[in-house]
Amino acid sequence: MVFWKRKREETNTPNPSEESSIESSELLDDPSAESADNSESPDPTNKTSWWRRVLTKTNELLKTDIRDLWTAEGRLVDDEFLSELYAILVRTDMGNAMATKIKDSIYDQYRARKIEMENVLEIVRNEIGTALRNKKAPLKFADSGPTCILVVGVNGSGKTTSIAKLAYRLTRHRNKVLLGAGDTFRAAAVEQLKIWSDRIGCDIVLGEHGSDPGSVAYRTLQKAIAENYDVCIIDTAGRLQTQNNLMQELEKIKRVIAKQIEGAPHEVLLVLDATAGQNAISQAKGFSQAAGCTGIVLAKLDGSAKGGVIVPIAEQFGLPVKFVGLGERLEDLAIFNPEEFTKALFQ
Ligand SMILES: Nc1nc2c(ncn2[C@@H]2O[C@H](COP(=O)(O)OP(=O)(O)O)[C@@H](O)[C@H]2O)c(=O)[nH]1
Ligand SMILES: [Mg+2]
Repeated sequence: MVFWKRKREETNTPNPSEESSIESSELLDDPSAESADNSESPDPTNKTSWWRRVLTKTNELLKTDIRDLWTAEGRLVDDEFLSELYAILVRTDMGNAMATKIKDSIYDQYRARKIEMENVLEIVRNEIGTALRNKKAPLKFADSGPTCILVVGVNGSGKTTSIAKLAYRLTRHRNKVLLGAGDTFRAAAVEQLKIWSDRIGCDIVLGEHGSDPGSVAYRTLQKAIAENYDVCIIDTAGRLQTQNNLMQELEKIKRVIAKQIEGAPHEVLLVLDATAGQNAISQAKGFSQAAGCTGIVLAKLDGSAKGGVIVPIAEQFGLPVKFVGLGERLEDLAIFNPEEFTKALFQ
């Protein structure tokens, strides 16, 4: 099974069996996924255990804290229990709205009765599973000609690393990939992407330190069109959603791209740092409004106890989480899978 071999496969995913085979190839393609599965389960195709490894910190926080709510006599569902549980749920950054929904659901079903931990976890899984259902969206590709992906976000969120991981994946699936080093603000940023491109073996258009990022985008698109690249991915300097001048600069970059290829950029991916919790949510809000983002890469999920942050992001902003970052290596990027995510988090 070759994922991303044909761009059409990504744009049209009407066939659920095709979709699931894409996911499994994605995970099995990842050496870290295989080794993790082997260490936890004899079945190397067990995706849930792989997601569990990634979500260890959030999972531990939840399970330990929730377990602590129980005494030897069990636990009665009263106001005290519900407010203690609510506080734990909120700590995962799943958002007040979701925590309230779970609390209300437990109250409706168990009020003044004893409840077991497994009953709580089942309700949590159901509510989050329902909220995230249908929140999966594959990467969008151009119908013809090069696909252009613009990558945006605040400083240090993981943009450049995520671009490298994505380029690596696309290259491995036989796409001809071109990178555009559009973070001309920091000299080291261009060098960082250059090192990744050498390692991956893909081409790159370099931006001079201090030069106009729009011109890097222009040259990247020109080359991509002239030399028949399948995908070009353009890096940008970190910025805050509140910096109007820098958000306008993004608009300009997008206009430059749209002039080269109608309908481009096909994706504007916002990279969020999963450890940023509530800040990631305000970034999602600001960027989705100001930069017209089409999807999210949630980086650093491996080091975060706030994995629940995916819930309000996917629910409130209608921005699908397309990929999650799971480490610093080129292999450490996976397609977001809501079902496996939910199972792994609350099992
Ligand atoms: N653990 C972990 N670290 C990451 C991940 N993605 C990026 N990083 C690290 O975060 C730091 C900032 O990443 P970088 O790509 O330079 O961020 P940028 O400023 O947004 O381009 C680097 O040290 C990366 O190695 C991830 O998924 N997991
Ligand atoms: Mg960078």
